[in-house]
Amino acid sequence: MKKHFLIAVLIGSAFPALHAQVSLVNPVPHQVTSQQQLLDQPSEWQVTATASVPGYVLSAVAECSPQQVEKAAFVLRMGIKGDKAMKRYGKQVPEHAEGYFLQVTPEGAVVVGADARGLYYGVQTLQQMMSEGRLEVCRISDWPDVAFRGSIEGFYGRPWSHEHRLRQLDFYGRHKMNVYIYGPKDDPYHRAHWREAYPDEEAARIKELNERAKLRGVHFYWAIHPGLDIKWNDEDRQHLVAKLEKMYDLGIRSFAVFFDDIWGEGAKGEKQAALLNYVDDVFVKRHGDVAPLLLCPTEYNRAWSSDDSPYLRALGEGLHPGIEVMWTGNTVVHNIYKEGMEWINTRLKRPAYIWWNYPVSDFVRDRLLLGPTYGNDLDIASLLSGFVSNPMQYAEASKISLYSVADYTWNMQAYDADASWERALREVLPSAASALRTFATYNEDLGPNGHGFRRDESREIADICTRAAEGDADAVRALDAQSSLLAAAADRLLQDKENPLLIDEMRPWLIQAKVVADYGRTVCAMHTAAKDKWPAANFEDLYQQARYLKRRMYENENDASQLHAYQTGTKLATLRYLPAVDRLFTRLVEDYNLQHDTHFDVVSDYAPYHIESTVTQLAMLPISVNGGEVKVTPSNEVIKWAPDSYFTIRCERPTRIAGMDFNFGATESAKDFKLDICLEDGEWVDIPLLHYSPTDPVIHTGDELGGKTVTAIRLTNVSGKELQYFFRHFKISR
Ligand code: LOG
Repeated sequence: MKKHFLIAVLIGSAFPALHAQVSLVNPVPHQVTSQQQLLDQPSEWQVTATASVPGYVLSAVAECSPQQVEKAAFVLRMGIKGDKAMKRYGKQVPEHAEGYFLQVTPEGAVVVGADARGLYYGVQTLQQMMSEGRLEVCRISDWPDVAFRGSIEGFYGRPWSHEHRLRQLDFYGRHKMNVYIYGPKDDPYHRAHWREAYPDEEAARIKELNERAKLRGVHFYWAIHPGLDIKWNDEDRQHLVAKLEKMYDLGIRSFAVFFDDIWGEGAKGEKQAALLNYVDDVFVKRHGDVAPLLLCPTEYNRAWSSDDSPYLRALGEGLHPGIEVMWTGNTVVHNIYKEGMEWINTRLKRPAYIWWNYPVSDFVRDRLLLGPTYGNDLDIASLLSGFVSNPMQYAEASKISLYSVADYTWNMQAYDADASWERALREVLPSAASALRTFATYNEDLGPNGHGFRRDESREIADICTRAAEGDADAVRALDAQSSLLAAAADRLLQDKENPLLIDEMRPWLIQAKVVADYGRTVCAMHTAAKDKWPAANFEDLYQQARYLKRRMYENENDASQLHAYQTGTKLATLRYLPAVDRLFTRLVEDYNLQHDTHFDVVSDYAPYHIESTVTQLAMLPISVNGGEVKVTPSNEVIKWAPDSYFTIRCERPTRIAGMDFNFGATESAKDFKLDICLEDGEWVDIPLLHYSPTDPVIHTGDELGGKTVTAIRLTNVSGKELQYFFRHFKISR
């Protein structure tokens, strides 16, 4: 038969890139041999599959663009290692679970999986290679470095919607991630009301998710979080098993039990281990078709543990072998390092299952995290049993990072964070990838936060920012051009129709980006107005405009539709761009005041309150002023107050206080603390702390504080022992 529909093109100057089509594949495959020959993608193919090829792989093939016909010149042959018909490829199939061998010739393609999922992944590779309408003659031998790879929906805040979750599962299948752990903190049936069964409608949705996960080769883990109020008795044990049985009946076969962010009774290591072992015996082993249990411990990071932690010993020695244990690294939010892996693995007596707290933003809710995914060691594949990323409550925006997590966990040695990020942007928004890229470069850093986890930002304009802040005319011109680019990118994205879900998630930041860029341009124009002989605009008008734009930024931050209980606001460009523009503003206004004997305010931003604390978890918390309220950012985790530790807020100017209230998540907690205020003359005065009622955890200052002018407020643990409390809110009213 004539193969006239196949046009073989030698890669020459027209296609300078090696592996032109293979380079479209994510994760980056392990071994590729290319003939450096490109074919047009066949419009139809004849598909033959051995009997062992499962239905979900056949569905994946049906989703590829070539039409399946009975007889076609291009033949796709599929099978699994061990199938008779695939015998001649046996040696080429990698000896790794989920690996595959793929060969493309002008006549057809062969995909052989080491197992069913491997075959599914081979089909994904083939499909991605064809996404530009071409195919590359090549051989690929490929496998995952990490056995369990994916995401954990494990954040505080609004859980993902059903539609988002379905889209995520499709995305995981495409990028060879095989795990989705369902554990949103604010699903009541996961945590607060863990004993109760899901209402029918929600149960049906979970069932549908699990079905979709199976179609995409994803293990759907359903997680339960019983630690807030579990009693270590048989009744609660039965509650737990009964709930798991209900989930089993929905089709779920992978389960996790979480004990993070709790203290007290639920936090006991031996009890947790005994419970997990019990569930392992009466549920996992009895059913026989349930995956090994996964535990998220209470000491889930090194900073909260110790070299000889009795808690970790209880888990390491007590848990049945095979039960997996999660770990977030050296602190709650941290890159994962080899030394830290070795430390925890010795204690757990098994390789830890990494719960990576990035790009989760539930502790910096005023941020979008769209930058490159970097920083984890590249030689730790053999030291971990799984690696899952905890993403943002913004599911689509999280795909930028998840794409790279897929890449990293599949082929660590080849992982290139920047290259992976560039490809991720094109995957998430192909038609406006460059606008998304521009916008993303201003949405990378987390800003100051309680976990001390930071990211680089606006790296490419670092030099421009430094020099523009010093008033260098060329740099100011460049900064002006960059500002225009940011504004244009925001406009482009705001009217994008390709991925409306993504744009909706980013909208508040896109709107804010316009104002940020406008502010930048205005300050650059002030520079021109100050220097030019015949400026286009008057310096003082521009000055007013800059201040007005700053107010707009503030108003966007406090827009009622964006207020949430935690970090209010919509911040971007705070690491390099805005500080540079602010510094330039100050410099220009100072010069102007000197030359014209005017008194314009030279400070565009003002931080009137500062925290000092011997409790490290509190020392780094941001503090913000909204109208009459000074608020300390709440924390998700349990705060450990050593005896006599204190928490002080210093006011830059004496401030008249109307009152204070705060909530540490426990009734009768007021008696453990002493509140002192520092008056203008330096004298410290003790203020009694009260609860509104014996059942109300909120603590307030009654009438004692109202009307006093203070320079500092200090809260001290006077209980004589270590305290463990939440930090739900902390507010001073002025
Ligand atoms: C929580 C997690 C939260 C994350 C970031 C774990 C194991 N638990 O501090 O639900 O999304 O940190 O805030 C956590 O990380 N607590």
